Amino acid sequence: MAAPEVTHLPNLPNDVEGLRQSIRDAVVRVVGEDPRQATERDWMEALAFAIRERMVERRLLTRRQFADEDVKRVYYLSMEYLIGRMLEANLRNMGILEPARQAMADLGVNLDTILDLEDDAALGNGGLGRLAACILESLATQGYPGYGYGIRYEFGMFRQEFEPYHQVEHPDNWLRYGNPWEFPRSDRKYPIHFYGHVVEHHHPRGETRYTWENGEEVLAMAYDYPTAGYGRRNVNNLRLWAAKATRDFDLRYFNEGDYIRAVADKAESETISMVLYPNDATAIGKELRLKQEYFFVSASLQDILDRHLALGYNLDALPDKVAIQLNDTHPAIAVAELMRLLVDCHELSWDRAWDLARRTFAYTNHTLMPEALETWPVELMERVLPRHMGIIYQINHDFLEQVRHRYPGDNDRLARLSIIDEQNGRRVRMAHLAVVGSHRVNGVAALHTQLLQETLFEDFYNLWPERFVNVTNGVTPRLWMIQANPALTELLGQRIGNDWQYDLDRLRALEPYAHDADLQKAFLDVKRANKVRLANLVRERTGVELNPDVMFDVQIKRIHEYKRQLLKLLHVVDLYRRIRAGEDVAPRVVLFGGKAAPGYARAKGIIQVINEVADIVNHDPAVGDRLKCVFFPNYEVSSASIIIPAADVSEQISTAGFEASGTGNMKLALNGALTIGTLDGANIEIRDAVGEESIFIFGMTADEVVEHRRNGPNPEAILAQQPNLAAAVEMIESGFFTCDDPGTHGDLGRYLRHEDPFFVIADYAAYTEACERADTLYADRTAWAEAAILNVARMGYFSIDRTVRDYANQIWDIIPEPVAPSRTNGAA
Ligand code: NTF
Repeated sequence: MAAPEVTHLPNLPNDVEGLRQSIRDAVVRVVGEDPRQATERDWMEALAFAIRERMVERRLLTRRQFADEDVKRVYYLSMEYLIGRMLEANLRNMGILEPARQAMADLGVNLDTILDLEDDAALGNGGLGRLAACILESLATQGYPGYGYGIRYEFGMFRQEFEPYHQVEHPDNWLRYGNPWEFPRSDRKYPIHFYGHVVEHHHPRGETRYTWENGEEVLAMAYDYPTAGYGRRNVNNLRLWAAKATRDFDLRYFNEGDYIRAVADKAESETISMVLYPNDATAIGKELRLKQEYFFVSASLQDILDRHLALGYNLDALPDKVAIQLNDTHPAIAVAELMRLLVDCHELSWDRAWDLARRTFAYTNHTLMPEALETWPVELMERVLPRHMGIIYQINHDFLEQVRHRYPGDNDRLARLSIIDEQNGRRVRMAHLAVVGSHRVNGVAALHTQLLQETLFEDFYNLWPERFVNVTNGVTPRLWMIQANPALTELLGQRIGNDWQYDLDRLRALEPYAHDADLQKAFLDVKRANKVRLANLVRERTGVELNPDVMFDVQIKRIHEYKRQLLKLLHVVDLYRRIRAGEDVAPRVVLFGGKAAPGYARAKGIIQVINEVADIVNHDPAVGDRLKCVFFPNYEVSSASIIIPAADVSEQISTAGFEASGTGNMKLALNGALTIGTLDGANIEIRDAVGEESIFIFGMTADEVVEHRRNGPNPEAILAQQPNLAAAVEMIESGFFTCDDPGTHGDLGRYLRHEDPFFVIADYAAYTEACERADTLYADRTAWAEAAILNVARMGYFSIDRTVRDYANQIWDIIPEPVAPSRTNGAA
């Protein structure tokens, strides 16, 4: 037993005075600056340090309690965490936002100015990465023992600029000033191997053993980011791995006297964690990507097993004490890596190891899009991870034996189910590996899960129906309401109290007041103030002036053909032409935001044409306030939290059957925007929740899309029937918006007329009709306010807390473990 001084945790005060002292001290002791000369950035760092020492204290309390209580833990393995800024979120979740604001004011510093200095932590592309960040926040908020594992990319999602119309990517050097939120753990390092070869050791009695030899080695070093729960003392941990060269690795060349080569090789081996691949919903067949995936998976599994054993559990208890969630297939190599660790390193028998692995893993699928499904050439896998390739063959062999037994003679089925795709030059299907190696597979919205069962995983579903479950996505109300929309939060507090912050279903208490004229007025006032806030930001970033009294119609998401930014753009062009022709159309501001993958030419073309159209429309004196079109540059989490509360209308117009869930749809609806949407992803569940009167549904259903494709779509024929649409397409392809080079968009015209793979043309009439329904309702301020209030009141289901409880109950089998104030550390 250690002496009391050794086990004591500091227990820092959280009142204004205590905070002020910590911050002032940190300027000197941590930042190393004279408080008289400290800059705003110095104060920001000092504040961050004052918070982080309080966070780590609770983190340690949490960890002690989890160990004492013998809890089961869940580990979330994700290549992406789209966190955004941490300062305000940490202050709020630690319950010290207001004391800190006061403490800073006492020190002569404005907190809001400081908050704006922070770069986003953009370690993700879009929905998948943001979902991971929401899940971690909710795990802590609800007191679940849940940990994130990922990669500490030195460069996150690129910064987007327009020069002047097309997207240019700039590196996101988010760590350039250091990062006060991370705890580098030089004691937590694991060796990770690549390449080399496998040696078989035959034992006369017993199984053949394998060793993996003579590969390259790199170290994975842990960086810990404490994650605070809201309204609770629980603080969990996100552990991100950075690649560090091993000393041995350098030595080879040092001994040969090639100093420069040794140093260069060191830098080379550290590129593994250098940069996030900026591709959303597309697999990248690059060797470095495979190395990234394996790097963070191996480090995480070694760490998980280490902790499991250090807590005194044996390996047979793994599925009772550990659940591991695979966020899409990016970490699916974990199935083979855990087998390697259990069989080769811990010398378990194959069968025992397989039973443990399968009961420990679960897999979330986030997309049906074929181009997003990861497959690795066998040849590449064999070279980079030779032992894993052998393990995958063994897993596949055992699996196909089962299938053969169940469906004798059905070779087609075997080929369809096999982990190895033999049709396309022999590739490892990572989704198959994930399904075979997991006890649960989930989709992220009801329709998505249904389509998984009927299409992508049909054969697996027939084999193991009990393995498939749905867990509809959600969003955290802490970021997407309390932080992003303080004015609405305040109004809700006045009307229905604050219980909804912990239990979003309680928003329902608002329903009876939906037709209350006072509430409607207050609600519309809040929306208008949020629109003014956004208009100021848009002016600052783009120079475009927006009128807060017209409808703000918002489409913010990654640029992708299936998300159909082109459908919205055609509507803009159509309206513009009609305004010029003297028609009276309902006024609107159309705001786009989102990035295109750097190699996705069509998406980049869409950004360019939107910017060109916007430039003409916004400068046409004949248009004025009746139509404005803005492409908000560098859309990221921090700008989302300004845009979303200001939206009147939320565009969720993907081709049905393609958007797995969507989560922007939830954030916008929660903030009182009414949705114009297709029956796709979670839009369907949003419609069921808010009711037909608060949503504008249009277009083909997923079934109708399949049917339409089967019938051989004919966009030209549709265009011939719809003069407004035809005129809009002609305007774009004629070069009207590209004075410099009229030829530029001929290609886009051909694309719409002859290919139109996502049925923009086929859905256009229904879409504009839905927009008109929205215009009509918007013109009736009372009716609109009522619908929008009801919309907010009925969004409780889309809280991430419900999502996390669904995972906990249906998949992880874990229970909350709220941290009680300890006797010696009882301060609030
Ligand atoms: C995305 N998938 C889906 O496209 C969204 O519909 C969904 O809301 C989010 O996941 C979160 O579940 C991907 O980003 C990926 F990479 F899987 F394609």
